[in-house]
Amino acid sequence: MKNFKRYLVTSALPYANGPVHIGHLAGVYIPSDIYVRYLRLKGRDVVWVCGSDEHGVPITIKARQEGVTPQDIVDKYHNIIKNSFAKLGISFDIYSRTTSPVHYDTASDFFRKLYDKNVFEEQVTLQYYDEEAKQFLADRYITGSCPHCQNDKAYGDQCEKCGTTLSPNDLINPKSAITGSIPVKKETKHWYLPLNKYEEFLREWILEGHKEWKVNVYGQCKSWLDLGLQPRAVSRDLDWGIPVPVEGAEGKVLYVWFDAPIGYISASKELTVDWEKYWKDEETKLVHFIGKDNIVFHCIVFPAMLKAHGGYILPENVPANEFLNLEGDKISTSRNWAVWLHEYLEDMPGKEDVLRYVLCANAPETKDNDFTWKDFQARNNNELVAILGNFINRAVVLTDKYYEGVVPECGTLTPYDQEILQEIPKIKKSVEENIENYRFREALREAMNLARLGNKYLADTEPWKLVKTEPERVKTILNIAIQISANLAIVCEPFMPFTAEKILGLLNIEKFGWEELGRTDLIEAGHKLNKPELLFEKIEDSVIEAQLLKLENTKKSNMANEAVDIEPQKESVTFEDFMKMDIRVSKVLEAEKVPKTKKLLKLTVDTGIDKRVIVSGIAEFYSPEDMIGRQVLVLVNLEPRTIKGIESQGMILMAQTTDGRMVTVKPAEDIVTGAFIG
Ligand code: B3M
Ligand code: ZN
Repeated sequence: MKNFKRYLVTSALPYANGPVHIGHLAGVYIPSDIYVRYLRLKGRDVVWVCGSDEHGVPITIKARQEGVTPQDIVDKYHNIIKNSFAKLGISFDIYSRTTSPVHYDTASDFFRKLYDKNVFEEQVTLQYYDEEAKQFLADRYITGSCPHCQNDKAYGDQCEKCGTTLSPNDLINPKSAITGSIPVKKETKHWYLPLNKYEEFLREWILEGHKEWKVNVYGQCKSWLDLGLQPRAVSRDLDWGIPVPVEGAEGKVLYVWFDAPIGYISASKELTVDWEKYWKDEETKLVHFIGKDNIVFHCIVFPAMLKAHGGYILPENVPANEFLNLEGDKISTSRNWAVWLHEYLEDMPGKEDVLRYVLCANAPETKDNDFTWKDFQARNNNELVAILGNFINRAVVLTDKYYEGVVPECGTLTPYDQEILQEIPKIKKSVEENIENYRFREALREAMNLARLGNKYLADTEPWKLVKTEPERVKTILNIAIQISANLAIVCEPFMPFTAEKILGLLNIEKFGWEELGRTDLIEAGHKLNKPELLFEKIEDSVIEAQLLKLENTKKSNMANEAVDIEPQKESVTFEDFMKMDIRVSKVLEAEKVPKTKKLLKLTVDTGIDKRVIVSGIAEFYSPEDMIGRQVLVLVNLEPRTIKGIESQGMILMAQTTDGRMVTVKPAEDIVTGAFIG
């Protein structure tokens, strides 16, 4: 493995059209923070850049929806995102934004350089145009059916259902997302990056040169290359974005995925005058942290841009993670199905490291994974409280109790003591190997093994039983326990920086470097510890139930709002036809399941006219107990029918929800049984 002089780390620029959620954190930001914190602890020369991705159609659509300008949208969410990252300890060297002047200049110069080198192909093509909105329809501005999976809500750039990358002309029955009208085709000129010309270079650089990349990343690159690369438009007919800096480009802006990766370069320029050392010297190791939906842009498109421009290094690795789901369902900004970071920080003050820990332990490193609040509670209570917190607390409490917090002398080591202490450098090596290879889940597990080792040592030596009979032995045991605690303050830092800080506080010591990890003489005898304090607190069921209720309410409001596939209107009826219907407010007196059926309930109903039996197909949605006493509307003059041997005299009126459930309907207030509905 090549030894690099310095590191340049980037994390995907989050779109500033909404807050960040746990999927972003698990996929991109916690892994990259662990990696950079580790490199800093090792004293490596590392620069880590990120920032808000502030162009693109999703932002203009959100602005249109909220009746504000795109700048208002990005200003709002840039600040929410930046502040919430900082509170979670995501320690970028710079968090910039792509509406910054430095970025406009950098992206324009980059485009201009490729333009002057005649890299681009200029093409006039027929694109969809909304005559009502007087706007070309690119990306999310146009929807239609996906040609691959028939999803009728596919976008002009991607089908979210099957993940296929699309272009507007692929869509079946396209519609404008602005006015809903059927678009026409109109000529327009754009500049295309001829990816096909870089296919051989990319094939050599990735498929031959980076066989060590993660399987999911290497595999996606291979399938893109095997499919054959096509020229890709790098400009759009939009009024929000960086204007294309050449003659004859009025009303055209850089495609967001052309400008955004250049945002890494402009952020580096903002950060340091030495930015070229990081971007143009082969002794720099460039690592892009992203989610799997960004692989093609970071492994194919951006490297082709850098190659075409010349003078830039290429990424050494792109350790993309898969997706994190929430309670078994895909996280979705549009459906508000997410745990938003800024809301988590408000709901769970002081639990930043709990979230970092759980999202690292469950990270979707090789396959999609699922976040559940129950698991969050279990990992906090059974791992952070019971293993890490418990060990540190016992080491500090016992030293406080027996020696008033003064670290005792370490006497002669027994073979068992030596066996325990020899484990620490092994754990260090394993954590290092896993972090260096982007296996952060495994690295965290190894780091926690140090706390497990400490608990085992105290459980096996039982100093609390020896303190009267073998006081010198207890001094050695607790000295070793304190050395293990000091090692935990180092190894925890990349994963749980707030906890590492607290451990340093309890031990009353300054921060160590990574090189000190593994030493068993970190704290001298005679050193005074601070008073014991718990590192973590148990999370009670009520806290989890509150979060689950929040999600339940989201689900309900989604169902209520989801555009139902409305049945087309039935054929017209006359007023006289309608007046033949006799619908009465009624009350259910008795209810029972119809034997040997899944769907039928036999109900005895008071219609105000009489009491009668009605068989209704609602057993999947209502139990007999649910129905007894319920006010319902009944069509009383429906011809009687015999269902499963039971004569049913009427029909209970039901509404069908978006997810196919049947719901009874009733007047807005309780009114007399038998009242006529007309
Ligand atoms: N804004 C994030 C996304 O696709 C995208 C990353 C840009 S990194 C240059 O969700
Ligand atoms: Zn599809």
